Amino acid sequence: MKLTWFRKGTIYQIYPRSFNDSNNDGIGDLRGIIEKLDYIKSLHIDIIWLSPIFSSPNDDNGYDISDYCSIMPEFGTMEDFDELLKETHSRGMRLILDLVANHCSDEHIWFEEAKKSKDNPYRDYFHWRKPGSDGNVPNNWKSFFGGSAWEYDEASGEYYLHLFTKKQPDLNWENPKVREEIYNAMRFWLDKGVDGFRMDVIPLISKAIGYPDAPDVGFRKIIEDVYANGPTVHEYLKEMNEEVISKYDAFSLAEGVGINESNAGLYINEDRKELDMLYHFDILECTIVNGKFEEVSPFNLVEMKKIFKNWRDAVHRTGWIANAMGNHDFARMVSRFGDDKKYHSESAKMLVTMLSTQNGTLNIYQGDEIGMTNITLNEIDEVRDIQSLNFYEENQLTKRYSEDLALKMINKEGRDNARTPVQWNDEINGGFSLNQPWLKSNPNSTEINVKNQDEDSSSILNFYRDLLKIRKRYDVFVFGDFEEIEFDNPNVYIYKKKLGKEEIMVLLNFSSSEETCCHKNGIRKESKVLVNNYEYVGIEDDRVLLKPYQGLILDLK
Ligand code: TEU
Ligand code: CA
Repeated sequence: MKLTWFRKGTIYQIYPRSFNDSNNDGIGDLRGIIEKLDYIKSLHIDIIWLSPIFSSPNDDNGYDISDYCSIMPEFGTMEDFDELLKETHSRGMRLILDLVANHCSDEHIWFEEAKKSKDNPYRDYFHWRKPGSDGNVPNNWKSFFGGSAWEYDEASGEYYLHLFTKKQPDLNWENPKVREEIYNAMRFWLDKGVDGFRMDVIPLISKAIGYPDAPDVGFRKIIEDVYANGPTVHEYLKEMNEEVISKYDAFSLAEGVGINESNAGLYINEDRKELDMLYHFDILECTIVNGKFEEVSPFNLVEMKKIFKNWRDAVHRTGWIANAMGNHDFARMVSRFGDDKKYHSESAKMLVTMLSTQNGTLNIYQGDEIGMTNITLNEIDEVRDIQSLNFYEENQLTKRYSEDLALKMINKEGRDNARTPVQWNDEINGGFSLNQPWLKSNPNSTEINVKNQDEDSSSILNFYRDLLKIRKRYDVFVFGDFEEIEFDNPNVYIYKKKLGKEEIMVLLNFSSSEETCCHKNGIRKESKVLVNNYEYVGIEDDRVLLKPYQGLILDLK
């Protein structure tokens, strides 16, 4: 397996709405991104992934597309996009777009036509079903965002399927015309020079035959067993690769919802010629038992090590994954897995040290490079995320939790945490916009911001820069063979990695106490320290002492 540009590269995800607002209307935009390309380059980023930038009524912030080949007017024009692409390329970076092909917007012309009559040529672009035997919904499928996955259409007396909001009808991939429409949209962007796609919920495109009821198990299990991995998904992905992606110097990064390590190879093994890589949900959801806003389990380091190990065992040298601990759908990485107060800087640095030494492509989410944290929204009117709003509304009917608790849960787990405006400086709205942003800016922008950290050589930002630069010099970071040390230790994560002549050792303290570890194991007092988030080095001949949240990479050669 070759270390191609996309395997070795670091991906930086931009959520355009929250990135940088160039015209002060409170909404981030493409020109705002262009202004920051040098900044992104300064992080040693290779690939920029843009969350959806296409026309959309924004029920789900662009994940509901009403025209696949145009730019959302709030974000700018096609000329702005062309310039963004050109300027990205001229800095030696690549650009990938978000392909949301499982569903479109109910305001897409396809759906508007489909609704007109049962014999409309677009009718079969979607999934329509007659009411079930009780005159109600066709089956018990639930939407990812609460409520039934079926919405009734008065005019025709039928229901249509929407696995997300009712403004996101699922496309019927069984229909070859639908597939051709999507492939044509992909070609449109690839012909412009785009370098690939992140593929939204791609494992969901093929639906279970006959739409069988889901068993009475947790939502995650339902996704794996019923919604994802349908009977024809591999046929479609092969077709998509053969007819579109493989014709370009482009790659696909799949959102691996519903994929586990036992079936991942079917999607990403190189010889299958389907997808180039995926990011799975096992790390992202390791504290979420069944679904958001339900049971949560405390973070458990040994469980996390197991997840990394199982995935490595499953795909090492046959397929490829991307590693992420945060994105626009989850609370902030440092708030979830680190300590966003006392050890803010230390833990943010330690976490990226871990992530950048796992095999796979590294995914960074905007703002994590300065350790952006969760936000507290004080009332429901401040919440913007449709998933959180739907949960709140449903809870008002069921009264399962008090209103206070529901808001607390939103503050802990809700997607707005990751969507607050990027904090550029200590001025109004963190320098994102002079006008009230669409989602409130985190008041801690006075402390945590790019400008402060740019000037401070010991900042999280400069740590990211140094680390990502070093990572480019060592293939072992990305591709090495693993040897775990003290696997059952619940506080520290230690591993050696080897590739040809390169050998490194990674020592990470996930706790807020000092830890002594690594008794013997080939470490020498004079081992060369490549990366360290403290000035302190506690290597003795027979043990290592790690400060709270300390992270070290040693070069053993
Ligand atoms: O996310 C799919 C998905 O599975 C998420 O909804 C996830 O389960 C949830 O956010 C975690 O609680 C993708 C996009 O990343 C997301 O932003 C979209 O809302 C969704 O698809 C629909 O397009
Ligand atoms: Ca704007």
